[in-house]
Amino acid sequence: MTATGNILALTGGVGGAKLCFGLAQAIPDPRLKIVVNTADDFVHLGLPISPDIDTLLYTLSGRSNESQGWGRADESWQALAVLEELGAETWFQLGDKDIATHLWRRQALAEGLDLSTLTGKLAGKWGVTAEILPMSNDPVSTVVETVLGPMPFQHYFVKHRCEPPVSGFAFTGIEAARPNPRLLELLDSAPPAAIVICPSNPFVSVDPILSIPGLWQRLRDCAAPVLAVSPIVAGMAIKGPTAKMMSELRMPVTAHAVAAHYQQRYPGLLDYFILDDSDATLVDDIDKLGIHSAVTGTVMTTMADKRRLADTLLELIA
Ligand code: FO1
Repeated sequence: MTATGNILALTGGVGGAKLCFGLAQAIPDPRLKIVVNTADDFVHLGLPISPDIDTLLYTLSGRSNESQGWGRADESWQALAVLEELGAETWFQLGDKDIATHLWRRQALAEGLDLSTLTGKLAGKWGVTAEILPMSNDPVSTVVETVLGPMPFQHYFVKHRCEPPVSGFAFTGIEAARPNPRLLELLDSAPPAAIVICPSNPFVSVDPILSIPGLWQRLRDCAAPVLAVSPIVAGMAIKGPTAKMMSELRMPVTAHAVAAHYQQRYPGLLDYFILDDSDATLVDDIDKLGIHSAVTGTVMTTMADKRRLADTLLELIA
């Protein structure tokens, strides 16, 4: 691991949070800066929901429901049961402990705190040493274009269980969104040793972050190497709808197609693309895109897997 310098990770929820957990074990101090997608955020039952931020907070503080991938461990569901009795919308499941997080966030926003500041406070209360940076304090919302028409992200993801075939994505509010000021301050004052794009969904987790005006160019132009870990392994996504989306978008379902997507949308951003051992034959094709590659085990099933991948990335960076 480099002796100095921040590691800047860009992530969505579940898959990316696993790598961030490994990185947080390897870098147990505030040098780990995690930029989190907020385009999944929405208001439900009057509560401001930030699913990816909460997944990171719960994962890094040991509070997450590992098997579910979202929400808290040892959760109870009494409020949801009463809401059901009352005929409220319960397709988006909020556990009792999780509701407490949302009540706290709503109060903090009402007191005038921005998303970045209140997220820092939550992280501090829960002993998370990595700095968790919402991509922006301004509202951005993913809209999924589907055969049933455009729908807000959580309606597509949870209510419709990612079933309707997709044809594209839009990020409402993106033109006016400014990068988190703390992120810009860090890029100015403490340029990172490396930028890691986590194995999150390219279309609905990473693209919203990199679509904030000027941000990807800013990341490309800083001296740090940019590494992206493939979310596709042997033609499959480990979790979530990435592979399904790729086939509906008529893309080959390969790690190479993910690298090509990044290279086409953000030319020159990626320096390294990290492939799983099972995709070692793709090295030459990634090379032809003008991106170096490294091959390692990228599937993170156990705690040890997460730490091993993090250590491998840090060795590569060093
Ligand atoms: N995902 C589900 O599939 N079903 C749910 O009911 C659900 C509730 C939920 C509540 C709070 C939260 O922070 C996340 C929640 N998620 C749920 C996960 C989340 O909507 C998605 O995993 C992310 O937006 C995709 O990264």
